[in-house]
Amino acid sequence: MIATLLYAFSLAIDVIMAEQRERTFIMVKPDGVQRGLVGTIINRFEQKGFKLVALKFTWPSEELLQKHYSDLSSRPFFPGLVKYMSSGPVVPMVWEGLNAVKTGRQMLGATNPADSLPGTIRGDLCIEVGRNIVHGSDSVESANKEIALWFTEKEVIGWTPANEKWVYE
Ligand code: IDP
Ligand code: MG
Repeated sequence: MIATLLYAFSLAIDVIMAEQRERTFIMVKPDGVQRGLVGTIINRFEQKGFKLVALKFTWPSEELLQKHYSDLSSRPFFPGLVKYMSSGPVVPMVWEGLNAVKTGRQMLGATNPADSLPGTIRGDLCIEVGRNIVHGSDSVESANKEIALWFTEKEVIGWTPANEKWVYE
C-alpha cells in the first residue's frame, strides 16, 4: 500500500518535472543586437525565473533562415524577412521552464508591435513588424524543430540553478 502510494507520488513528481523542462527557442534578431537590447531581453527571461540552457552569438546564413522560416516561404514578405534576419549577428537561446513556450510568446507580445501590449518586450521596445527585435517559438513542436536547427545536442546544457526551489513550490 505504502509502496503504491510512493510510486504514484514519484510519477506525479515526474510529470511536474517534465512540465518544468519545457523548452522554447528565443532569438534576439539583428535589430535587437544592433540596438544594444541583448542584455535587456536576456534579463526579462532571467528575471521571470526561466532557466537558460543554450546561447550563442552568430551571423546566420540565408540558407539557415530559409529553413527557420520555411512555414512562411510563400508569404510576400519572406525575401525581405530573410534579408533582414541575415543582415547581422543574432543571439539564439533556449530557455526552459513551466509553460516556457506559451509564456515566452506572452512575454514577447504580438507579432506586430503596434498590437503588443505595454509591458511586453515588443510592446515596450519596438515599433514596426519588420523590425520586431525578437523571435519566440509558437508551439512545443516548433520549439523542438528550431532548437535542433540552431543548436547541437551538446550545446543544450542540463543544469540545476541554485534558486530552483524558490521558483517552483
Ligand atoms: P512571430 O515572429 O510573432 O512568430 P510570424 O507570423 O511567425 O510572427 O512571422 C515571423 C516574422 O516575420 C515576424 O516576427 C516579423 O519579423 C516578420 N513578419 C511577419 N509579418 C510581416 C509583415 O507583414 N511584414 C513584414 N514582416 C513581417
Ligand atoms: Mg512565428
